[in-house]
Amino acid sequence: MIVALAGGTGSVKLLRGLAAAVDDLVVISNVADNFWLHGVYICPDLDTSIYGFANILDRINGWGIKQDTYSCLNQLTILGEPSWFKLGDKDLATHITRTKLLNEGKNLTEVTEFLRRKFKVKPRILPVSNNHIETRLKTDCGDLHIQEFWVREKGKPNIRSIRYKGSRQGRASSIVIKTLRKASAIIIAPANPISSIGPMLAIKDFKSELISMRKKVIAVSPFIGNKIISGPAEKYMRSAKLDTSSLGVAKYYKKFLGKFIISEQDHGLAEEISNHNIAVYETDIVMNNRFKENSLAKHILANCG
Ligand code: FO1
Repeated sequence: MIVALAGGTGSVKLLRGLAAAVDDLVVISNVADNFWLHGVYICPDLDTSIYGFANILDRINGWGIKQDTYSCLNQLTILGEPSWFKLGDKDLATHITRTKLLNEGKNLTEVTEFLRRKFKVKPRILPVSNNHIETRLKTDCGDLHIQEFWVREKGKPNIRSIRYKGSRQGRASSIVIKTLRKASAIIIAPANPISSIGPMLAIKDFKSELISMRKKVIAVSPFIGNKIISGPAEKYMRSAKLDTSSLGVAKYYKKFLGKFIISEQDHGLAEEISNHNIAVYETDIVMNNRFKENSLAKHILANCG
């Protein structure tokens, strides 16, 4: 069994490649982007994985359902409700169903399993925790949920600090811990280190499991040079006082990272990364088509053993 730790948009390409290459893939997903809006519970990273595997992801945005319509959102706007978060009509059906099941007493793991089956997705998708954890940013414009910062404020305010509210009391779910222990490899997708992987690491029992399994943990860098391949990591990395590069990611992950796949363009960083007792592999990490998603996944799996 292969486990992938994933966020949203930055992870989904590798997840698809891995799903094409292995029979038993389990995704452990970030939950700290989750939030309540219009009375429904929205879980962007869980949904991006589900929609990506189900082949219905809007690949242009990297989130939501392709060719969705926005009648409900337009009507909400007429009623004076906030419209900064673009919820499509079909996507909204997912959030309504999730919220109904949560209100009936199911936990997020059970609800995600229900949705996975409805969307006929083969890989299992596990929220890292059933607890509500949220990434919050102290900024010049106040204390913001990550969705308020990134989507409503367009990532513009200066960040003073980042925290993962609820992570101290939060626990990894028991199925997540069991799955980590059974996995033959744990692959960290090229997700945003601070906003997608960081919240999982802030859960104590999850991080200590990873540390104890260092040999089987392998990450794919989200950086080429100083540029992130997808999403807003640079600003978050800088505010966490990390280099905006594969080296910065390696230092952030070094306690539990056994192997690191970086771009061949970052050859110059390989020696310094390996000084942290991390085995470095250099290859083409850009996944701009299905063929490249599959070949990067195969390359990683070949180096897992
Ligand atoms: N990101 C945006 O930049 N703008 C949006 O309006 C937006 C809507 C949205 C709706 C559903 C969903 O699952 C995700 C959505 N995202 C949107 C993406 C999301 O805010 C983040 O990119 C992820 O949380 C990052 O992992």
